[in-house]
Amino acid sequence: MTVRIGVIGTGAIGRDHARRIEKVLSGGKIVGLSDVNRASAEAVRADIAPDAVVYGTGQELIAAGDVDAVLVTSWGATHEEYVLAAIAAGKPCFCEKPLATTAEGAKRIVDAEVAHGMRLVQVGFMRRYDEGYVALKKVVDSRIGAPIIVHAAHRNPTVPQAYVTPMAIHDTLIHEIDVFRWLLEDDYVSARVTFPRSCARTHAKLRDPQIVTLTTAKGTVINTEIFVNCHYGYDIQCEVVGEDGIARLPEPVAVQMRLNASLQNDILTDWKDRFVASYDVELQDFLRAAAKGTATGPTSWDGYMAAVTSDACVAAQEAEGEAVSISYPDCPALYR
Ligand code: NAI
Ligand code: NAD
Ligand code: ISE
Repeated sequence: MTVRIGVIGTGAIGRDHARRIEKVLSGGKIVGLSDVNRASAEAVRADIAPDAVVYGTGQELIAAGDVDAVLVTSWGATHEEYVLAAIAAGKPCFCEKPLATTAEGAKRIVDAEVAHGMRLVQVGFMRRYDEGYVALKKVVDSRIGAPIIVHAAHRNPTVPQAYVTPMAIHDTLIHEIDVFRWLLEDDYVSARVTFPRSCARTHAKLRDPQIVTLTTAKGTVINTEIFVNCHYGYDIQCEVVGEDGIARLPEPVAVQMRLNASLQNDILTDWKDRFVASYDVELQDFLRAAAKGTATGPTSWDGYMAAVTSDACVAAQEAEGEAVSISYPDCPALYR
């Protein structure tokens, strides 16, 4: 069965996901596009999905009879209303992170899905599909003993001027927040944020870099450096220190060169390239489940957990240096 997909938000990632559904993956076809900037949706139709209809609003797209499933790839603040509309229409929905920009918003989505009675939502936490993280999890689960410390870094070469201090959490750290819950099979109990001096390339409304310390219920301490003006490349690092040994996230494959009297390899500069294979696998998973009218992979509950943790981390930014405690409600049966 070919799943007929509508894409809401055809910016950087919406365009890229549309491309992979049309040109790389199997079992899906783009039949609808919508963007507040209509010209952007029309450009994606012209370049990638010539048969798609461009809708004036995301709500019209969701309601369209020939749209079987929906991709929400618009700005974060718009996700909640579209995901709720997709659930109300009974249509499987892939939503880019964040599921919602507030914990209350994510909870409304969880409540709607629970009331619907079966899973319809997959959240775009693609690192769970990354070959490197999957291999790291295998080693953490079986070889290095119980985890004690995680050292991590999330570095972007640069960010737009509109990116401000809390976005380091909601937009960037959110990937670590999700992937470490999954990697360690643990929940967070507190967050603390430390700010070194800001780098020269940042601006008045962005303190960069930042160091976020999350402590888990089992007592593991996770230190993540977020540095979004690091200039040199897009670099994701993770090292897990266990009772018996240390495990490191593999580097992306790169050709080693002996050149100009140095031993060197290139470093990627764009998230699209760093996680290209993971985006392919997560969306193929979505198409497979959507063909059966449901969803698998990262859940609305995972999106909600990430939102609760993000809110605590933003509070920890404001409390600079002080620990902020984190607590979660019980997980509904649908997600256990
Ligand atoms: P973008 O700014 O390039 O694209 C967003 C698009 O959404 C724009 O075309 C905008 O016009 C459209 N849009 C905004 N409000 C809308 C609305 N109400 N209805 C329809 N369209 C609307 O942003 P980008 O980088 O593509 O990010 C989109 C989402 O994807 C964000 O939630 C972001 O967090 C997520 N993302 C996830 C990544 C990942 O690694 N999983 C990587 C990059 C982005
Ligand atoms: P973008 O700004 O390039 O694109 C966003 C698009 O949404 C724009 O085209 C905008 O016009 C459109 N839009 C905004 N409001 C809309 C609305 N109400 N209805 C329809 N369209 C609307 O941003 P992006 O980089 O593509 O990011 C989009 C989403 O993807 C964000 O949530 C972001 O966090 C997420 N993202 C995830 C990853 C990842 O690694 N998983 C990477 C990049 C972006
Ligand atoms: C972007 O939205 C992403 O999701 C990328 O994976 C992340 O590295 C970047 O910091 C975000 O802005």
